[in-house]
Amino acid sequence: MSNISKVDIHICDLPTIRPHKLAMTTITTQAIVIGLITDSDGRQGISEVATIGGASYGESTVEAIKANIDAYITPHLLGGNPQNFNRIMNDISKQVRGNNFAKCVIETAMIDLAAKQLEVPAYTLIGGKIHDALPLAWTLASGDTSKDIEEAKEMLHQKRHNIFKLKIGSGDPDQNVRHVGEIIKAVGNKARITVDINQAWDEYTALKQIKALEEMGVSMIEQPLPSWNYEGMARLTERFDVSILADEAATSLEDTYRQIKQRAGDALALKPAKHGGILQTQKVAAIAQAAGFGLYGGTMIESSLGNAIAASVYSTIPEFKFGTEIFGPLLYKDRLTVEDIEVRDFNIQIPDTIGFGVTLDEEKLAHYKR
Ligand code: MUC
Ligand code: MG
Repeated sequence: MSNISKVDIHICDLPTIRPHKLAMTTITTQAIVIGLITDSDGRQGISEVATIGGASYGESTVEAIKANIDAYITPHLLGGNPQNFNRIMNDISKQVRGNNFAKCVIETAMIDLAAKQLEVPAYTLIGGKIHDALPLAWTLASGDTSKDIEEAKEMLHQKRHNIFKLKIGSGDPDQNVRHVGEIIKAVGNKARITVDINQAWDEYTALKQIKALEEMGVSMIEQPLPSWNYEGMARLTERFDVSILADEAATSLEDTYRQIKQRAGDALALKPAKHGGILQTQKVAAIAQAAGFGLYGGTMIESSLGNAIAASVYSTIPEFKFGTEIFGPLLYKDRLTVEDIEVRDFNIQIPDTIGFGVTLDEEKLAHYKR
């Protein structure tokens, strides 16, 4: 039996290829947490979670994730068998409240390690894969309409993406909706357009702007209202035909259950970090499926390591009505893994190699870690 002998948590800052403008922050570097779990034979499970804009997007910061793993989670791991990841995560859930991002780092590193011990792809330990490839959206968020149009045309030309999400939570709503109209005019006959408001509107603004977006042919409206406003989201869902998707509001399994029960949306974005790991993500997907909610394979804009983890879990989910947006590695200037993602015919390809199919580049980790 090769049990866990060491847990190392590193914080890295990775630069992006261009500024990425959201409602609450503009990303130029992403702060990510890398988890390394080593067994007594020296094998290593690797994992990542990404965070956006310090504490401005969500309450999990890289500093808090590392501090809480080191102090409160690592003691539950040492000496344990990584193949018992389900039991270990259940034990941790009784001792550590919340901390979903921290739990995700730990669970996914254990699954990678267990898969390496057994010499199988990680998806075989979580039900097995259904999809070999998944549709891959791209976010246009340069902050400039003509640059976004140029970028979209190039993505279509390369057959990289034909689903585009526009970030429209920052600035004047009327102007932002006109920006969406111009993008639809330029590429709307060849691509599906969605928008993400990242909680920035009040209900009055949402009523006015969603009507206009619906008339333009936008196919999904992501988190228009603050995450706490379930009742407002339910009223919008009732009123409009266009899908209203919950992202920041659909976090833990229990919060997502409440959100679904109140029909505070008709779709939701999965993200392993916000749900607290892969096993919880699959449970969220199951309750969403039972309620007839559409699913979106979301991202916190992970680099190639965290992205491979999301690709693996999403490959086990029956249906993504809105495709996925696991494009993170394409927004980074560099990567910490030897392997890059593979995109063909608008689809991300799911790797079939051992673990999550990515190997850590130790020199790059040494270069980028704080
Ligand atoms: C979010 O809220 O969806 C995902 C894609 C993107 O561009 O930003 C993230 C966060
Ligand atoms: Mg979102």
